[in-house]
Amino acid sequence: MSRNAESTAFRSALEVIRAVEPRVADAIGAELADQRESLKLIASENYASPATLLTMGNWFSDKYAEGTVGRRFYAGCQNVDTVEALAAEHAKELFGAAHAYVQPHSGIDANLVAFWAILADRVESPALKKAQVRQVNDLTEADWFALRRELGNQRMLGMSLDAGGHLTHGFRPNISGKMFDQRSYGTDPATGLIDYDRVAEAARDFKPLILVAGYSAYPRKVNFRIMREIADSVGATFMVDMAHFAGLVAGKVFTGDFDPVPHAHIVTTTTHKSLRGPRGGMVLCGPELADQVDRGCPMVLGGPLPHVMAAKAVALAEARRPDFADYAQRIVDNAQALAEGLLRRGTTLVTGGTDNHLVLLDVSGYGLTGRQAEQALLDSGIVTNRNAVPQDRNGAWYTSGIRIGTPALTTRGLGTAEMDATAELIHTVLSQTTPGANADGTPSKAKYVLDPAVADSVGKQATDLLAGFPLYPTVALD
Ligand code: DSN
Repeated sequence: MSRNAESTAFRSALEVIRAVEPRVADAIGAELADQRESLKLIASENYASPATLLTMGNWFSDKYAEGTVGRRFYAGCQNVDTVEALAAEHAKELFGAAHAYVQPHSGIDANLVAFWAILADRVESPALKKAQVRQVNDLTEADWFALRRELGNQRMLGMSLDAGGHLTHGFRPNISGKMFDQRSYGTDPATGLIDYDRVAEAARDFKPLILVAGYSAYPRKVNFRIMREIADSVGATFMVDMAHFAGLVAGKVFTGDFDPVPHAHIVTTTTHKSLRGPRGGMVLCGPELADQVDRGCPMVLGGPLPHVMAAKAVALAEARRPDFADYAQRIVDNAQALAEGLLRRGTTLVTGGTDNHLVLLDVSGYGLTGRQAEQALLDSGIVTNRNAVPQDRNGAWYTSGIRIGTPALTTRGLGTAEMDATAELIHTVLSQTTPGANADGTPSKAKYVLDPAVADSVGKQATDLLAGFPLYPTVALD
């Protein structure tokens, strides 16, 4: 696409917006400038293509389309049907899935759709059958009461938060933790790796209805074949949340035992992380769960977002191109180069390295909490996020870790040489930051001391590093 067409499209859109609320147009322009200037290492972020972004700004946003393709609760959905069917078709082809549901608005929504599809299949359907009725409205008050209790009394086994699991996998602050009786499996304290024998033991002991695999801060591959065997051995439904690494599955970096789709009963994902699409979610499954999954809206979702489903179709079409596989491989090459650069400089990494798109630094070796490190890096133009490490002594708010990831910088075109330079910048900041003290002299977990000249110098080096890799090079707003 020519620089002209994309620049004209975004410039014209801003002109139209500016005529109504100039502060919004200014904020949109400022966001592009900020993203262009910062070294974005947030493992869950990326840069969607101009085509994907432009697909979201149109009249599809005005349409209600509850229901599924060809079976809507509103008239006039023929064009929504076209884009939803296209998105599902691309998803099925890309991931080799029998069924794709592209309506979830986010990862938590996709997980809720999956949980309720499993509960409907494993708990509700047998209860309806037993009562010899077709739907819940036909149950007696007593049977309905008993079913509600049973639905709310099921078990889930997922990865613990400090080992890299996700809040939506049954943790109490999230709705999933209030729905399920949850137990977690952690990682081996010596290696930081999943110990499959321990997972099998926990499954035998706990007998969950659902075994969940997937993570937001585990820097290694997961063997989904073994996890499926564990699920089967206790009669659990095996669910994988591949939100973080969907791009590596799409790009065929994770294949065989490490591709969740052939092994799981149901797979959920976001579409905006390593998959590089619009902000949203998606569910993949076999024919057994397809009907239940398609009931996501209105079961747990509000009306579908047709403009976002259209953008999912565009992004998934992009991910089916051969160059996406090259992109996915470069994400991992870059993460490994970044990890090696940090290790060479003495940084402690959880599990000692990475197999995927993310690296988890244990910054206690620098004498810092995650919060201090995150802020010092931000002062220096490096955007990361703090994250708990296994058995974290600083808890989930201050943490002892920094999570970094390479999908975004890889989209910009940075390669392994720039990853080594990035490791040097990170190490410089962390090694020159010291913990601060509270007003009463006690050690603070949030305050820190970093010479502004160091932050300034690192910030300039980060800008220089990025200068060779312009973000959205086809888009000029002035
Ligand atoms: N917020 C996402 C992440 O950063 O990993 C997951 O919810």
